[in-house]
Amino acid sequence: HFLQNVILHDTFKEGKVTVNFIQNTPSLFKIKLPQDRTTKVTQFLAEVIVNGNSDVKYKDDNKIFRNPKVPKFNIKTSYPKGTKDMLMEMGPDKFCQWLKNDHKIHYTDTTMRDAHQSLLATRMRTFDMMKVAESYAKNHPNTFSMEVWGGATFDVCLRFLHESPWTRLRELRKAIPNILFQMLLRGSNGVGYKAYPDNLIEKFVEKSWENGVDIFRIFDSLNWVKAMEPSINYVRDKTGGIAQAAISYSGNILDINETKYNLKYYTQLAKDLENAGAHMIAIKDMAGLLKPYAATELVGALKDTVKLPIHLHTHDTSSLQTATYLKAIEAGVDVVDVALGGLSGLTSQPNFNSVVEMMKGQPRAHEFDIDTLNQFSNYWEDTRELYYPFESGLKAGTAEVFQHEIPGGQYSNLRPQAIALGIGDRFDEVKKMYAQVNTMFGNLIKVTPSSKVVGDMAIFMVTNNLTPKDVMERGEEISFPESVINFFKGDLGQPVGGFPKKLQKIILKNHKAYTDRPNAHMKPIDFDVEYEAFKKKFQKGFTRAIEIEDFLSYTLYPKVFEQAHENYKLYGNLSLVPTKNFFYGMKQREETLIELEPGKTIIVRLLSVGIPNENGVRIVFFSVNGENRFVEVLDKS
Ligand code: 3PY
Ligand code: ZN
Repeated sequence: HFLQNVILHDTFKEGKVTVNFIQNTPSLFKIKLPQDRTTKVTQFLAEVIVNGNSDVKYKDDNKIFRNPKVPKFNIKTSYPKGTKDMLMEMGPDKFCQWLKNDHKIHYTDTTMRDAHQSLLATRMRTFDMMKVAESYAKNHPNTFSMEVWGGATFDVCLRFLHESPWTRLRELRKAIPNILFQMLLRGSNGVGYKAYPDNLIEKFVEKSWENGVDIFRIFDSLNWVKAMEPSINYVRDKTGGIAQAAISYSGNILDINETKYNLKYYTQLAKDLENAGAHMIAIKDMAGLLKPYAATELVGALKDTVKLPIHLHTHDTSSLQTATYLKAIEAGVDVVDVALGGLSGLTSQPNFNSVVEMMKGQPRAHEFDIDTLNQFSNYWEDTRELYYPFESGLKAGTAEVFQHEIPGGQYSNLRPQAIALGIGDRFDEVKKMYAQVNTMFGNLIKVTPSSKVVGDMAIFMVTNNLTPKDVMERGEEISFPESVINFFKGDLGQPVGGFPKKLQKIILKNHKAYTDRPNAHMKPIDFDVEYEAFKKKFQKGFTRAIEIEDFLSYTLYPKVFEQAHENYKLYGNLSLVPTKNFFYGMKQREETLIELEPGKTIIVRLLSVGIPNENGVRIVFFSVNGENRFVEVLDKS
């Protein structure tokens, strides 16, 4: 916009610019903000029409989209009773007792979080979720929970979708008041990639509950109980929700040579988490490594060790994991994570619809109306088409995952990361190197953010043609990636069995390592002072009151928040724009409906796009509710 001010300025147009033009023309820095919502939204559409959405790296102009159909529901009937109502009636302890005693297998639907995080680089927009939210809540109230928040969704929502994650949560909560909502919390790393002050995590948990989260799946990227304990306590003390502590699964308990992550390790971990106050235990199989017969052993052993309900999460990267669910269900697991068919399989969760079919008529079956469940799968299959630039490209299950152990959510990111660094055709090497780095690092639990450290190192080594031997022999001369140095300092906590000492010395050089919780080194947030300063800085130009939730977003992701805030001032609430238009703009004569608020819908039609004038500015003509409007946009091509 600064550039646009320069180009449109009379002095510039008349070619009279001198060296002092910028210093002497303060008005250049005055960004004229569009005032009303219609102007803002048409400004955004015009921008995408002329310059594209910068997040879309490749566009197929001939792509034809299907119209996703929302399964029927009655808008007038009240919501049937669901698990959320039960939690509110019983409280977390009684509710978990009920769950443990219930013979039926329960299902968590991950479609709105992990499924799209693992298949579509987390790009699913609130718009597409909201379209089916009420229908789902009324058609399938017997779903145990819906994972709708946390993990990478927080960051991506703000960074790429220009939405507030808090608004997403609230809107979904309003539309789905009857089913438990679940989030993934990275323990002391919150929804980020590093440690945060404890009182920030505490406030984050409290506000997440107030805005709609019921089940907090808490994990630590190194399975370090000490790092999970504070979050478990915050859920217990500050919310009426459920603290579900996760054991992240690595390796193979059936391998007789497995001396680190064996059955004894996992049962002890579950016991420690029960003692730390967890209401439930999750087996978080983030890479999909838990094989069917291993599930029999693990679930059976956990049921014998702890009194808490057991919840199983996996990724179907190998295409084996429905068999794992069958074995886990036979062994008495209480809940399994599934995704609606259209967004299931491969790096996502096993197929909800098919698992329901598998269990039909069996002793632990849970009744679901399969016809409507299939309609929801179809809705997501059709909606998924809109996100084609974000597909990971994986076409079939791969047994290689048992060697490289790359988590599902990371797998779909690693290839684009490799392509961006110019080593796309060496992806096979990256996968192999990932496994070698894991061995060098002492065989880690690999899940966000520890998995990112391993991925960064693997890419670094492939890019620089380094072998593990090179690192050990000439590591003193190598400057390692920052994430790797920080990891070896202890910034993500302590790995099982400690750091490999020789390598730690090579990587750290003069940096000092520490062994207590990284969060213990951090200055607590002074909420009174810092929130006030934040409000002062950001209220101007914002059309709604600033909230403590905005401050939390800012504290977790300062730069990303600032950018999202700028976007909001310019374009307003972009979550209202249909996905097709958000990513691909509009074609000539195309018409789109935008519901600015309930009952206030505008009909926008693209009339034409002018050719660039001598300054590169194009005029985009729309008709909005039958009235002509034009918007000026600088063509950046
Ligand atoms: C996340 O932390 O986002 C994950 O999904 C880890 O598995
Ligand atoms: Zn997952």
